[in-house]
Amino acid sequence: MRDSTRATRRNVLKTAGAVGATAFIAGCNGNGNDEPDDEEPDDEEPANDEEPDENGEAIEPGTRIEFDAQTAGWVGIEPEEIADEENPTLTLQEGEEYEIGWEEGDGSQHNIEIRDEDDEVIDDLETEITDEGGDDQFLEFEASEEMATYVCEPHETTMVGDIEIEGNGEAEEDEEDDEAEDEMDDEEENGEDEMDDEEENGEDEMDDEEENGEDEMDDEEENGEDEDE
Ligand SMILES: [Cu+2]
Repeated sequence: MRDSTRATRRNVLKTAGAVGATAFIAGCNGNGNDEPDDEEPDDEEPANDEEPDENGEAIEPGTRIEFDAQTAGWVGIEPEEIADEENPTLTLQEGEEYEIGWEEGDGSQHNIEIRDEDDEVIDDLETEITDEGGDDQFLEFEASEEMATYVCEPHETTMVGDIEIEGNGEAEEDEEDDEAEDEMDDEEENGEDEMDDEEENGEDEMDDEEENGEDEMDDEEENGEDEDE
């Protein structure tokens, strides 16, 4: 009897420990919430709402992804996430359907194909090379992990962009590949931060000066006393 009670208690403790650890990890993954409160009940839901415009915002499943086929690079038209971006990284959700292609171009010969990391076309996902875009220049596909790039074959050095596949719980690993985009986001963020910092520094400097002023006077007084002794 006693033993079993003990065992149960131990299990409870173990479980509690595990929950604590999980909560801690979740905190780390959030937006720099490094407050070590393991069991804040209200940090469970909103964490994700805070970072809506991080890099690699996933394109909604079912979206028709449309480009302007320019020899210098694919120019995003739709959806909004890629509009006006050159060779934007497409973040897609594994197992979801998408359409990709081009309606208009610069009059040169283009096509579009989806390749894996070894530059091989995946599952015949390629269109005929032509100077006219349209429905024939769109591919319907299901996002799969092997997809690495979308490419125009005649201009594969300039018209090429990355595909990021968000799997189940693998989003974290993908972040490293998005560093280029991250840097752009960071710059924007830094811009704002710098303004904040300047304001803060301004105040700080004034505080410091006042403090120093007082300190100097204190020192002089003290020195005076010292000399007298
Ligand atoms: Cu091309």
